Amino acid sequence: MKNASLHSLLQERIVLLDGGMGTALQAYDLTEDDYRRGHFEDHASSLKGNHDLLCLTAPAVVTQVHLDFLRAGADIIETNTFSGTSIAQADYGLEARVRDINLAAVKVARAAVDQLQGEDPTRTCFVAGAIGPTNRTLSISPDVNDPGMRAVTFEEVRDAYEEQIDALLEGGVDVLLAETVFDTLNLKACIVAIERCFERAQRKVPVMLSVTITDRSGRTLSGQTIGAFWSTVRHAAPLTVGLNCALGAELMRPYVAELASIADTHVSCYPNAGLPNAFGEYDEDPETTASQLKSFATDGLLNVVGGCCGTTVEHIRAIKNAVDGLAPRELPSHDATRSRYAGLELLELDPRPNFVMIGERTNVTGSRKFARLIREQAYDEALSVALEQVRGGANIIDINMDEGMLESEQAMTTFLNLVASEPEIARVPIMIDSSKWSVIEAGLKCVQGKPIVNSISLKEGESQFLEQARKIRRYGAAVVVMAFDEVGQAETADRKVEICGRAFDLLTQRAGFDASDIIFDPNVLAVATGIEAHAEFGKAFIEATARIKTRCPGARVSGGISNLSFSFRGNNVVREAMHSAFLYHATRAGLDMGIVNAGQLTVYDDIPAQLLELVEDVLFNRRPDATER
Ligand code: THG
Repeated sequence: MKNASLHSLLQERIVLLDGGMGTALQAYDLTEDDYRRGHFEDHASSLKGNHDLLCLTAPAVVTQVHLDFLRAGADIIETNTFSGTSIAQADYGLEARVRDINLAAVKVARAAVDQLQGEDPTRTCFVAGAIGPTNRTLSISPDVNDPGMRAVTFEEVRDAYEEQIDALLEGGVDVLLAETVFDTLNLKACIVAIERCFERAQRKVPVMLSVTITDRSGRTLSGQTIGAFWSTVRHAAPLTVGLNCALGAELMRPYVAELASIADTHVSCYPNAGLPNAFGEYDEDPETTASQLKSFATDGLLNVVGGCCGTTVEHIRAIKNAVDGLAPRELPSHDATRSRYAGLELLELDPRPNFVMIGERTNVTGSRKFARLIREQAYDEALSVALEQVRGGANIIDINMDEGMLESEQAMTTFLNLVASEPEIARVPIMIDSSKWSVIEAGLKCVQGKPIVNSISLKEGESQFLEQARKIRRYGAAVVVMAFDEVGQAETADRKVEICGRAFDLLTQRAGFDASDIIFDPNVLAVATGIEAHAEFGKAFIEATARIKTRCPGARVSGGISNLSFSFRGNNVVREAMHSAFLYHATRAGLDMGIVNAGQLTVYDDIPAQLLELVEDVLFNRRPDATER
């Protein structure tokens, strides 16, 4: 019932969050003993400053802080659990106490809400289980000399979150709030954890997400823009998304405005009390913070507002008065005709195809050079192959490590971690290319943006297809589906359309996919192989492309363009002309993207007329001697 009412409260007015917990606790001048009392008396190391412990050792203090914020007008209070994961508690040697800490924190917060509602029965207040970012980052190496290194794995972060979230749910929080996100990959691990915990608990609560911007570049610590961030986490279907902590309200404004313009959910903002002063303290006065947030609200940017570091009860009271009576932001509708993928930056596709280039060279099966570099672990040079693709115009890069001699999962992980450390490459979305599910999943655990999985198919039947699709969805990735089913690879246009149509229905109706996150690959197969049946392959692909776009509205079509010309290996002039001519016709039929050698495509109009005629004879199977000629 409570969930329904938080949702309805959000329709009615701007909802108020509480203020800074740490700052409020500091005002009590607590001693080392206060952090230990009754629970950690004999603990070997100092515990002062480990605020989350106070829910166990000094619950009355934490309850009082909650009550003060509630009385000042907060509708939602956050549990005192910002560092309540085993990863954060490991700094104090208290990993084993995570469950106790979180259960105690919910109890304390709930008691405060109960007391407030007893004092004023007209109010309904909510307990948000606060989930911090941990003190480790999945996208950045802790060692500048070893950019591929990570201090922690995706599974470790996910499992640590699960332990905390299990306890928060068991304790009975009304909503979960993952906040101060500085690395979207950590948040993706958290989102996977949340969904797994919901499944275990057989209970769901609304989810609130809040990212932080670390400097005036407007990017997260791990380098993502706000637009890329939102596209990367939208699959979590959060009740709210917003910004907290960061630079103080004034400097956050453009990013809140950007998020407010794109997010089709409620937007929150709870800033610090200004920029830190010379002592690292936040001392902006309540009226200043409140008046800035009031202007956000007046401009229709806010659904939820509150304060972070340095904001006191007075700040919350001032913010409440400032936004009182102001209308909550209206939610924009989601434009489902656009497809969105993300690296550090967002790649957004118009409904009408505008050919997107996917760089093919970072593929051990598609490039002898890249294969050698990976085999020899010459990762610097391997990275330069990726960089060349991006500089050559690739909007996405396809990465494939499928080679018998390689430890493919490891190679994928290492290479993607290194890519993450090169902003000029990591700017673009990644296409994780493998025929092995374990390699795909290894890749999904390394990419902080919204990648594309390449590929899944109905080859092994519906149940495996759906299982993989649902997992991909949980990681928030888009997916390439090959036109392949239990019977085999689709060669004719009819078969391609039939298989893609079936896959489309399964993905949208049974795996929760948005059409815009689906990319069909109707198989670009080699023509001019000398086998008569293959002569129709080019035409079949183009015809199927147009029909799939009609049959599966919103979905995209892609293909591995260089496959087409395998028969002309060694003759790059002919190959490039074939690719360009094929793309010219296929994009007119609706092809949205293709895996190509970025930087090596001829412009259609520049193909010499005679060569063009010969090449198109082959592509369209216009005469029996086309290949010879
Ligand atoms: N669909 C999807 N994914 C794919 C393909 C597809 N991934 C792999 C492949 N097909 C697309 N990638 C390539 C990469 C390189 C080449 C062809 C397709 C290629 N390479 C040169 C060759 O074989 O002659 C290698 C030259 C060299 O060694 O430098 O042509 O269809 N979804």
